[in-house]
Amino acid sequence: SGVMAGKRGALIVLEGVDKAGKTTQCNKLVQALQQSGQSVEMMRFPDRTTIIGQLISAYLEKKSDLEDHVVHLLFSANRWEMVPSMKKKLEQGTTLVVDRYAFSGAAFTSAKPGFCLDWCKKPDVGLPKPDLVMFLQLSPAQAALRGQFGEERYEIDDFQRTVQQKFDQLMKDPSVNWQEIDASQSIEDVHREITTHSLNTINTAQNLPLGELWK
Ligand code: ADP
Ligand code: 2DT
Repeated sequence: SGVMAGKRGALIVLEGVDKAGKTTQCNKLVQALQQSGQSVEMMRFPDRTTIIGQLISAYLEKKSDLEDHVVHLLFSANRWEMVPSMKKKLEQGTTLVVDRYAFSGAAFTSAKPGFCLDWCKKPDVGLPKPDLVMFLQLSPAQAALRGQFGEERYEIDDFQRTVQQKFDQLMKDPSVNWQEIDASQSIEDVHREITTHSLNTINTAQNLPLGELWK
């Protein structure tokens, strides 16, 4: 980016346990930002459309088995393969709204026996650092009111509780700009809170360089 470069877009991530409302809120946020005249695109991880993403998708659908370290590294590779296009879009002034990122990667794998958070974070060190990570906070009891779990791998109560504990640990890291959101509110109330945080972040991020995650 040269001296004449315009303002960069913001990297905004939504995280949370299953059924917290991430996908609902990402869609509504993108719509609202578009309507306010922002250049914005939505992304989600895993991105199941790539070759790596198809391997991950088959694993999640239990159509294939993969060794736990291998699938962890595939989730990370699935983010790294998108980094060139993410950086390009951000530099061009497009804000990215992302449904799950490296925090899900570290929380889910470290919830498995024999994995520590520190090892799980390593492959994602240096990824584009989100300007804002909103964690949609919802208790397992409240999540259960939003319907049954599906058939995919990881959609098990006990496992999700451990994942929540791992997210709690990740949220203690002050080098990441975390915002906890009470996801038990109505869809519209959650949306208003998320939009306010996002607009503030878009304004501040445009004058700051993009950071490197966990580095
Ligand atoms: P996630 O992407 O975090 O798994 P979703 O956005 O798919 O969550 O939402 C899970 C379910 O809960 C959907 O049926 C959705 O309509 C519903 N839902 C989302 N947000 C709320 C909310 N604030 N209150 C009640 N139900 C919600
Ligand atoms: P959804 O497509 O419904 O969000 O489910 N996961 C996700 C990991 O284990 N590691 C990761 O790096 C990421 C991004 C969370 C995807 C499932 O995959 C898990 C739920």
